Amino acid sequence: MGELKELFKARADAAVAEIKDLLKEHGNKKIGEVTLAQVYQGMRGITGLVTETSLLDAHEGIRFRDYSIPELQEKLPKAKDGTEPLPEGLFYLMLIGEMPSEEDAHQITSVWQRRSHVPTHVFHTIDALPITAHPMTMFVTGVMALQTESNFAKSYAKGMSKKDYWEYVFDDSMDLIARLPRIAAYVYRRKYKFSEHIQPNGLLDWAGNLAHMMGFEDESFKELMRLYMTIHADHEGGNVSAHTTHLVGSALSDPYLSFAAGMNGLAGPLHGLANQEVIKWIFDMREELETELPSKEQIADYVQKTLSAGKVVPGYGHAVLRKTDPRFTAQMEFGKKHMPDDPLVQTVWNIYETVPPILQSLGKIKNPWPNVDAHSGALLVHYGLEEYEFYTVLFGVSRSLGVLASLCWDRALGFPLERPKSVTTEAVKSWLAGNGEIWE
Ligand code: HAX
Repeated sequence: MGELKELFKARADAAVAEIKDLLKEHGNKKIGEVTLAQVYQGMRGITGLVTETSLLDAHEGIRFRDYSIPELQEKLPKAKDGTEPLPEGLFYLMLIGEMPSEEDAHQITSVWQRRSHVPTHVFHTIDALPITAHPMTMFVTGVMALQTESNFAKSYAKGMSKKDYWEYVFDDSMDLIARLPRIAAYVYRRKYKFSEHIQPNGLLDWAGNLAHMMGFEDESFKELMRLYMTIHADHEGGNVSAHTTHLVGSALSDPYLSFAAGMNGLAGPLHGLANQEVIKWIFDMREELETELPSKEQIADYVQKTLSAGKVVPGYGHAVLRKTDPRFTAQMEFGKKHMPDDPLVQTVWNIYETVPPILQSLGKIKNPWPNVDAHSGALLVHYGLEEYEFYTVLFGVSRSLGVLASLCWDRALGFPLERPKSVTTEAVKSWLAGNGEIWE
């Protein structure tokens, strides 16, 4: 851990100096204009954040430190005999900004193994919730209970210098990431497997161990988990889970509090919960049509019915992307390799051929193409993970990698409390009437 921490500190110190010079020379340069419509409509397209770990191009999709998903699949270290990337390697890439060696990734595996102990009170706190509670509620409750372990919070209470914030945020982030698979698997086994829990396997990688503790020993499911944990990890800084973690962290709330806040945002159906909504929507369609493999015509009718009921088609559309999400494509490739004849997976592909022209014909939807959530559930169901309410927890475990690597950067770069300005409609009307910006 020492080495990674020192390397991160060296990279961060260099970035601090670079940003200082950059702001000295260009600090007054305008980076865009804000329209009234943007202020009222979800701040779309307003550049207002720095997130170093990844960047989203509307047409090409996500790049992690400039690497696309196919490039990550090719270049990141793999598990022994595996072909999918190890999420440990992606974490290294996001944190340090360089492609890790095999040894770098395996070192993170062993650090996370060593730091993965979850204190008993966390399990008791989860157990206090009714079994009917949503898995995301149990997961976030577990993370909140784990906050007792925050070294950042303890050191801040004792009195800590600003220049040391990053170090405690780094340590807490590593501890938290290391512990999340255990909490997630505990929630899964508690809710769906009669609380018959499975102990971690000290020889497995982070994602492989999550699969093992959930009770899935199939090697190709472990490979799916490695891919899943890699592609869901980060999507630049403005999405709800990343932005919330960053915002709450800017108040110097510790990584446990900040991450839990981000996870509450991920649990919304327009964000991470869309993965459960997709599979629920497909199951409902199959039940109503009484077929495992609905035709494209039947799918088109069902889509129209969904739209007429005033609902969204889950898994389609995006606030920034304007093409098929490369995370969807990566999962489609996995499906073609491992389960090309699965009727549910084929249905996802038939939906892909049917939905975009229908959404496009409505004329108001900016992106008719599938996002990451349109595919993930069908792959999980193939391996027997049919409890779709659990899917967002898997997303959450993965998302920790990006948002916590970013939180380390936030504190290392000394980013201040985030506090944008808001206005009232009265103030806007007064401004439009020529009375100046009365909020200035
Ligand atoms: N089905 C039906 N209508 C849709 C739609 C869809 N999939 N996507 C967008 N629209 C509608 C919007 O509701 C909006 O309608 P109104 O003007 O009547 O309010 C209109 O089209 C314009 O929306 P937009 O500008 O294209 O999209 P937004 O940036 O406002 O919203 C969303 C982006 C992702 C929230 C939206 O596309 C959506 O609700 N999709 C379905 C839910 C989903 O898949 N969410 C997951 C997104 C990816 C993610 O975060 N994963 O975690």
